[in-house]
Amino acid sequence: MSDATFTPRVFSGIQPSGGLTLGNYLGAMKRFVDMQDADRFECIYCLVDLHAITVWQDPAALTRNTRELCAGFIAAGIDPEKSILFNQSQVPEHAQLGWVFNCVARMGWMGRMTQWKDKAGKNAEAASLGLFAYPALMAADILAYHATHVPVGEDQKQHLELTRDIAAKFNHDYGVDFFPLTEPVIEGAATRVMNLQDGTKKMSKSDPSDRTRINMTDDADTIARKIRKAKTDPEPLPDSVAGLEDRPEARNLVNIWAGLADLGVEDVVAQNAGKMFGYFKQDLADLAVAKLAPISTEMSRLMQEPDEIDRILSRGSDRAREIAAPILRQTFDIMGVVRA
Ligand code: AQP
Repeated sequence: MSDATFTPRVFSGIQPSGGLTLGNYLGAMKRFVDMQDADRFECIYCLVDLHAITVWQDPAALTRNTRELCAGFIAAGIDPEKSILFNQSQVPEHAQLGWVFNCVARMGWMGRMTQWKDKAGKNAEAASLGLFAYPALMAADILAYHATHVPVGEDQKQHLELTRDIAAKFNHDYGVDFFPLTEPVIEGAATRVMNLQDGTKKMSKSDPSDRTRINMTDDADTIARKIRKAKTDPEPLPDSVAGLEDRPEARNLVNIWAGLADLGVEDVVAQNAGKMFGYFKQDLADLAVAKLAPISTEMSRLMQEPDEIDRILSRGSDRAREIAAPILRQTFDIMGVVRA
């Protein structure tokens, strides 16, 4: 365990690999805003475009998705004056430290990552080397800032454990106490929002079917329709949380309600006990529209000003580099790299 004292600092990122989903919003972005507003941390939020390109991205779509993601951060409540908001590729220290960590991480560690296995599937030979090395770059994203806390959804837990392993191995190999052992922050009712048509799969921005997710750019009618058509079972809502066991689709809709309303799952169950899903889904649709439509409207407005978005990202990357560059220089000094 590291004895060094580190500035309380939050880092987290989202890939511009498609439109932002309700899963990204509830599992990550909404909590980024809470951490920013709590004023306990310096917050750094990153559009991780280098991660996005580990699978093919159409260039025009990458540009649009990056600007749209930036607009999403701001519309959801991230203040780019208070938090640092930027895209990863513009701060070269990420890729440089990522290479160092490629040399620290072991092949066996990477091969055990479930996201690698899921995304590479049966055809791992054809997957990019970048997809395999993804968690080492993610460790670099975090540790280039000596971040102490990383808010993420449940799916990223294993990558954060690996980040700690990489930090610990570097510290051990060089006999230093330089990188913090970062804490994952996985909290709230909606740390794993599931696919609307299959409650056993994660809601994902790259799922080929749009019916499986709510996009943060969906209009009110689309949000309501997707929720009304979400898969459920024929039973009414139970009167206790235990009654949601083995009912993944029901559990998912209850979690979404709890996440949107900032309530505990038990409160949502108590409010809706005995209700049939047809009525529950109507009320949930109203809640989702009330919470999400203002964000989507603001995103559309911001998207009319791409130059302003680019200016915000550029200023964010300057601020990010001010923190990351000295940490990378110290890393190289520890390793004995000659800085000519
Ligand atoms: N369904 C989800 N429920 C809760 N949290 C989620 N996150 C993603 N999906 C859910 C959280 O959002 C943050 C950013 O994720 P990401 O965009 O970097 O990548 P991802 O986890 O791989 O998300 P997607 O939507 O599934 O992207 P694609 O389809 O491109 O792979 C993370 O904190 C993540 O936990």
